[in-house]
Amino acid sequence: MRLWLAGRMSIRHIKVRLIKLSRSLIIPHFGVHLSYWEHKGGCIMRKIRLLANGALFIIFVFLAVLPAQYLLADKGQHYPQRGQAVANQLILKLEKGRSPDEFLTEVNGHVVGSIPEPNIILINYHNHVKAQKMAESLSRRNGVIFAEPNYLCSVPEVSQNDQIIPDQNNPVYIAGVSPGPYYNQQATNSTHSDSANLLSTGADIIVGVIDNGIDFDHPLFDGLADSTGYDFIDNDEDPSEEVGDLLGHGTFVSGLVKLMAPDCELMPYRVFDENGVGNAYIISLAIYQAIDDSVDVINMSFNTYTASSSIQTAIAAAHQAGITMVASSGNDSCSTICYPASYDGVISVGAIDSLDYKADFSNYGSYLDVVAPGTMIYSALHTNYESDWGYWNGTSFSAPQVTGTCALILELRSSLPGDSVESQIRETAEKDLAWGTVVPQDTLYGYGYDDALQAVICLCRGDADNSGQIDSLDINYLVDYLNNGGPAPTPIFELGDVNCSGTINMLDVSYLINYLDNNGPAPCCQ
Ligand SMILES: [Ca+2]
Ligand SMILES: [Ca+2]
Ligand SMILES: [Ca+2]
Ligand SMILES: [Ca+2]
Repeated sequence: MRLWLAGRMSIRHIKVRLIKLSRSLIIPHFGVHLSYWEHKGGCIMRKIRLLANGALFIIFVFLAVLPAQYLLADKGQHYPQRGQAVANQLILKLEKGRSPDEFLTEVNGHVVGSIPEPNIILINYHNHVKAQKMAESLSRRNGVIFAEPNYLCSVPEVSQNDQIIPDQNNPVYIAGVSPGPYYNQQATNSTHSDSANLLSTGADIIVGVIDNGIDFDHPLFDGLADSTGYDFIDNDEDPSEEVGDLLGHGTFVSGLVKLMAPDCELMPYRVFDENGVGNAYIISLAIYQAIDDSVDVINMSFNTYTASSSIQTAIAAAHQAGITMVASSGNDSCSTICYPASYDGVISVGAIDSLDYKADFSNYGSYLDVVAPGTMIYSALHTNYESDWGYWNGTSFSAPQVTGTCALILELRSSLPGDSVESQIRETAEKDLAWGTVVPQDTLYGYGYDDALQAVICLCRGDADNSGQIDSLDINYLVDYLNNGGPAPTPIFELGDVNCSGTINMLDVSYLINYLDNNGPAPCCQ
């Protein structure tokens, strides 16, 4: 909502300026003090004024009727159009053992990159045929599984980076303490991440962040070595963000993963340049790299409306490898299918505003899994800004909250495959939002609101003594609590409510006995 308001505010400003400008032309025209030229019968001047006023009127009407999102989208000079691709480049996947040599000479091309395991190659060709046409022709060849243009891709905030609001009250990181608005915001309060962190902090979980890099100099990432991750734009081992129109995106996203899962290990992969533009080939490369690096979760705060077989193949390989993947739904307020959010094995995340309603800009549809706060989100800003902290809007910032929740789940159950983590996220999502109850699967809200606390409680319920496992000692602990005034279940009281009745009593004890001794049902989820 705020994003749209911000968009309309700027339109209003433009309108006010236009009105003032048109007055400066109109007033002398109709005013009593006629100019020298008008006294002289200056027809030319009058015509110019008439034309200028006409033009201004047309612009005025145009701005008044044009929906805000088009104006916002137009502001991003670097925002790729649908289907836009790198000129004279193709991505091909060949059958095992096939080589591209047979048609490279024919198209006057050469290989500029390859991903060996899936046998995907990137070629440059030198003729005047458009990439789409060339791809269609090559995909009919024997041995070619697919051929496609190397589509451009970008993060949705490319067109909205002017909406960053640096926090002037907390310009720098003071004495190792991050500012209050970072720890105390809708993202932490609604997902109850601080309580969830009593049970899990994401320790030993590697989170790959496919974005435009990270600011290693930000104090929040103090322990992160500069060579962590990879830079696929410059092809070097330093995925630091570079100064450009999209400065801060990857840093902001990474800050939110850390907010939810403070002890996870970040693995930044830089696939978007300083202006937020990347392509399908390097995104695929980064996904394969994440598989090689054995990351546990991948955050993808980007989306495209152009399906890419290359990205889809990489996502399928990561899915096959059991990696949990999370993607943002996009900021165009539309239900057009977007990728990678809608691919199998990806948890797609939309944004809600401060009142729990779908954020105006958030994309939606049947593929949506969950929602998380996405307006006035507070996180780490690149240190080039006047403050190390600030606010930003977008579904890009909803996704990393869910990614963090996945890291918490995986610390407790490291062998859970991505599909099970996705089910867990859906099952434990909060369905009761401020305005009413979500009936899953809702196209605007998915399965509800990401709830980190419920997600981890679900895995720990029954472990009343917080030992890390559920056994007969927990039965003794509960009996001692109920009969002898012993200590309550810790660190979260709900862990003792194994039948999810809302209270702890002897029924929970018998439920636990039945589970442990008679193979009865496991402690409930919520
Ligand atoms: Ca670099
Ligand atoms: Ca999904
Ligand atoms: Ca225990
Ligand atoms: Ca109970």
